[in-house]
Parts: sequence; structure tokens; C-alpha cells
Amino acid sequence: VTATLPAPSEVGALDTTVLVPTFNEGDNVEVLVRRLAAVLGGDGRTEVLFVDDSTDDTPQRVAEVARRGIMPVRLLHRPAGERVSGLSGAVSAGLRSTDATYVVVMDGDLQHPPELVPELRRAAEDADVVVASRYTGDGDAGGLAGGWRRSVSGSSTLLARACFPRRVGRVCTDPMTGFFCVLREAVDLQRLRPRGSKILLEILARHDMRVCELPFAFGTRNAGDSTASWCNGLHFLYQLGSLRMGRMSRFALVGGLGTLVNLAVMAALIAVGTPYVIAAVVAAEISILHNFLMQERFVFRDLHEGRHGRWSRLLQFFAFNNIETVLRLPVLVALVSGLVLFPVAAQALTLALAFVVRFLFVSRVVYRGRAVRTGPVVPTSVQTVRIR
Ligand SMILES: Nc1nc2c(ncn2[C@@H]2O[C@H](COP(=O)(O)OP(=O)(O)O)[C@@H](O)[C@H]2O)c(=O)[nH]1
Ligand SMILES: [Mg+2]
Repeated sequence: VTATLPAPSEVGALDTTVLVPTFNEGDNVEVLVRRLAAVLGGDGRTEVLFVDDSTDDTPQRVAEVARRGIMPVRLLHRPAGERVSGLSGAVSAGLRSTDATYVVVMDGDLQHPPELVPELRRAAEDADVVVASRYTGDGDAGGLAGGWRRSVSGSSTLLARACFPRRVGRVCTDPMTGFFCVLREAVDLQRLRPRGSKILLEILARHDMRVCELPFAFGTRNAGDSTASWCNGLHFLYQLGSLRMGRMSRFALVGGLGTLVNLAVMAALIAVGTPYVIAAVVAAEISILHNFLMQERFVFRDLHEGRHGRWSRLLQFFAFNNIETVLRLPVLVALVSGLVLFPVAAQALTLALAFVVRFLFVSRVVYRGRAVRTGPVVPTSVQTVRIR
């Protein structure tokens, strides 16, 4: 079924989009829209945009509320297979699909009081981003279920602030909040590499923003279940690591680990009596595979949508590294027989030489031209949604 929801604004340009990422929040949709409409009034310059990754009937519930016309409501439903980068991906898809001057991002479970939205919007006159913080003034993180989640949230907040002292630490007490208002044009969407669930951290860490904060009390979830999990925690650490470390340093880390794998395998094979040249070749193949898998996951993960498929990338990577292995072998032999170095030490030397060459090849050839694609801005007047 295809349905067209009402246009958000006939009055003029859209001032604010209230962007609500939702995952199975059917029971919260209507209450949220009603409470938003009560404080935002019907100025026609504010819309609610649900960016939905649900597997339940949330899209239908949004469509119902939209038809009632309480206020302009738009739905961007991402069907299975298109739900890239989870919560952060949903927020950045929403940012991309609006041309409103301001975007207020908030949860769909009423843990973020809708009544604060007008205040956030007002404060944004003097800032690029207004953060609703649980950790400033009268703010309160009480709605986080249990002491354990409170301490996890508190310590990850400190960690994030410590990692980015200037852009985050000094200016923002709650970079992990999902409740904030941002001047849309202050965000360079090309720069975002959304992953995990902390989009505000991503935005702050990648821009020099004028930040302002308002305290707020984090409520308890209205209906449905939280998506917090161990997996989210690991994602957060990964997000923090990749935000802090550029591609080259992650590549170096993977290469460093690969070198250790290479040398360990070679030493082990020599220890059981394998001739050192054969040991060097086997060690090289194993470390090539190791490096490929690690870099796919941790270095070039955001660039997978490019012109080559995974097998083709693997093939190129293997081909290049084997040429490199073949070129390194005579150097290895020369070092061992000429300079009488221990084979493992000589291998370490050839690997160090090859590192620079390898980075140049991989970044210039294998992953060339894979900048993240940014779609055109979808006009806000009409949004066609698929409703299953
Ligand atoms: N679109 C989208 N929304 C999500 C996803 N995961 C969580 N959400 C929404 O993000 C908001 C915060 O999630 P929640 O589970 O309440 O996290 P918590 O408040 O930290 O427990 C809620 O509105 C969820 O419905 C996702 O993968 N995609
Ligand atoms: Mg919640």
C-alpha cells in the first residue's frame, strides 16, 4: 500500500523538524504527537518526522496519527535491508530529508519531555546546537533503569568528554544524550560517519559548534522496550575509537597486528623445523587474510558501497600483497645470508619497509572513489511512504 501523508507546511519555509527515530514504538506515537502539538501549536512551520526502523506496526500507527491532522507528521520508513547504521543512521537520514532551519532530535518513548522542545528551539537562536543535558544544573538521569545503566552512562560520558576535550569536554556535559536541537546548516552531512547510537557525539566531535545546554530530567520509558544492550556498549567504544583515530592510524593498527601475526607464525614454523623461506611465505598468506578481514571491519567499513564487491576487493588485496611478498623474499634472503640477520628480525625489517608502500596502494587503488554517497534532499512538501 502506498499512502501520501499531508504536507507539513503551506505557510512558508519549514522552521523546525522534530526528528524522532523509532524502533517498535507503536504505543508511544500518538501520545508523543499530541503532547508536541499541545506545546508547538499549529503554526504550520513545525513538523514531526518519524524515521522508523520498526518491525511492528509503528508505520501504520504513524500514518493514522498523520491522517488525523493534529500537526504535520511525516514518516520515513526504512524497510529491512535499508536500515543502515541503526539509530545514528536513522537520525542522519532524517537530517538529510529535511530543509527545515532547525532540527530537534528526540526519542520516541517519552523519556524526553516534548514540553522542552520549544525551549530548545528558542535557545538555538544563539547557538549551533542546544543540548538537553541530564548532567547540568537541575538535570537528572533518574530515568535510566538501574544503578548499573546509570554508572555505564556516566562513565561513558566522561570517557567521551576526555577523548575530545575541546570540542566536547569543555562545552558539553552530556554528549550521549539523544535530545538536542541543531541548526541544520551547521552540520556538514558529508563529514558524518554515523554508527552506533550516539549521533550527537559524532556531530560535536566533527565540527566546531557553538554549544548551549539546557538541563532536563530524563523520564522513564512510556511503553515498549529499551534497545540498550552489551552490543550497543561495544559499538560505543568502537565509535569513540574511530572518531578519535583517523583512517591512517586505524590502518596502522591493523598493519601492526598483522605484523605480529606474521612474525609469530614465522617463528613458530621455524621452531618446528620449517625452512625460513617457506615459513615466510605461509606467514605472509595468513597475515594477508588477517589484515583484509580487520580492515574491512575497522578501517574501511564506511566505504563498502563503492565500485568493487567484497570478493573483488579480496582479490585485489591478495594480488597486491603477494606481489609484495614475492618482492620482499629476495630482500629477506639477502638480509639473512648477506648481513647474517636472524630470519625473523630480517622479516621484521622487510615488513617495515613494505608498510608505507602498502598504505599508498590500498588507499589510492583498492578503496579509491568510495566517498559515502549522500542522496539528494527529499522535498519536505510531500513524502511518499510505503506502508506494509
Ligand atoms: N530508527 C531507529 N530508531 C531506533 C533504533 N534503535 C533505537 N531507536 C529509537 O531510539 C530511541 C532511543 O532508544 P531506547 O531504546 O529508548 O534507548 P534508551 O533510552 O537508551 O534505553 C527510541 O525512540 C527508539 O525507538 C534503530 O535502530 N533505528
Ligand atoms: Mg529510551
